[in-house]
Amino acid sequence: MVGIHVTQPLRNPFKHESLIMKNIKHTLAGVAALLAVLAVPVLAQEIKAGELVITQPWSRATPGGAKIAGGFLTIENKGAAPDRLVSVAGDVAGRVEIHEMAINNGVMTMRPLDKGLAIEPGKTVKLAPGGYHLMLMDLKNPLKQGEKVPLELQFEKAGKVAVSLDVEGVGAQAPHDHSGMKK
Ligand SMILES: [Cu+2]
Repeated sequence: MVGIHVTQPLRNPFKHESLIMKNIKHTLAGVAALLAVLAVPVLAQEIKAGELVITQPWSRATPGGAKIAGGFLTIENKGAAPDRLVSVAGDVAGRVEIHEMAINNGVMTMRPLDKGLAIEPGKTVKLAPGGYHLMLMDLKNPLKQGEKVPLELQFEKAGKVAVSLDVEGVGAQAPHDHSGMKK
């Protein structure tokens, strides 16, 4: 009698539990998806300077002892006239150069843009790994994941614009790579 009483009532609650767990998991997945969608506009920096809109400034953590780091961001020119990123400065680096990647005799190399980077009207210029980028030279201290690195951009028309690079992991190929949304 006791044995039956114990096993019978146990089965049903168990079934119930797995159903409830499924529902909870389903709800959590929904909440996570919703949060991921909501998180984008909250996390993404958008800096307006005159006709320019600068988004997602980021960098990568530097492996031990490295003295250089890349800086990446997106610049949109909403105006009718061209502008130009002429120089960049920041306390973290001895100097900051504006670089482009180019193929020379089949070898990918980078070179500084002496006249800066043109931002044509109506265009969006993306500085990203493998393309245009900022080069932080003579780093005074290593960049650590999760840090923010303040920089000052100097535009021909928009003037000085303060941004702060979000430092991602060493191998990051894109900002907010840790969110898992890129995979
Ligand atoms: Cu470079």
